[in-house]
Amino acid sequence: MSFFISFEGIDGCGKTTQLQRLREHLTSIGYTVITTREPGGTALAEAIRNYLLHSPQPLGSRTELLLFGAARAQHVDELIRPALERGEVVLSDRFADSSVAYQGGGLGLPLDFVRRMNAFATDGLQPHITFLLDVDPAIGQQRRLREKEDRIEGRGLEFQERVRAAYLEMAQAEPERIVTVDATPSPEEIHRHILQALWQHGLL
Ligand code: T5A
Repeated sequence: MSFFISFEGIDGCGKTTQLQRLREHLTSIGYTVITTREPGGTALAEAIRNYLLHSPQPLGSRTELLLFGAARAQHVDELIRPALERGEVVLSDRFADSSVAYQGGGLGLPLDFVRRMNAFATDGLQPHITFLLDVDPAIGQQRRLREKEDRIEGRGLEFQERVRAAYLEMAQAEPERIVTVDATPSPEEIHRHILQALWQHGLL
């Protein structure tokens, strides 16, 4: 069975940790699993990621949004859709919801345009289920303390608060796809909640 799962949340919420645990679990029970990330996942999209996160020149908000969209279109066409067509499971560390939360909620770009851009970039592809790992931005910041901040992480706590609020609004609007998980407890406990939700959605 092929399915597509995305992990979302503010910076440092623990997505990557959960994605890796889920990959180990699904692989151990026989699924073929592809793990990927946004921005990224293909050579071109990784090059765009490098520019987006580490550009020495300032990037305008519209440019930033369109670069995320360009990376996404390539990611969908070159990696995600072919993997799903081969019957594989795709786990993505972020997907289209990130643009709604960060460039829409965080930067204040018009939400209807961000959504239309996403629909174009993904050619209508949506995850079967999205895990929103919800945590206080101060905790996310502490979890990232030892790492050097990239361009977007450097925007501070108020920005992360707006991003978090946008994610929670999306989860309220689409409860059948977006499962909000409290990301404060231990990684083991969060992993258990994720497995439970997958079972409830008939994906396990
Ligand atoms: N972006 C992305 C946009 O603005 N628009 C878009 O459209 C897209 C796609 C890159 C940036 O790009 C932005 C968002 C981002 O700012 P990223 O690489 O996913 O995206 O960056 P981060 O979200 O910052 O990813 P991180 O890897 O830093 O954080 P994670 O994946 O949320 O957290 P993780 O799992 O690496 O954990 C961080 C630390 O916390 C510990 C881990 O061991 C690790 O040390 N940890 C926990 N500690 C205690 N309790 C738990 N439950 C823990 N879970 C993990």
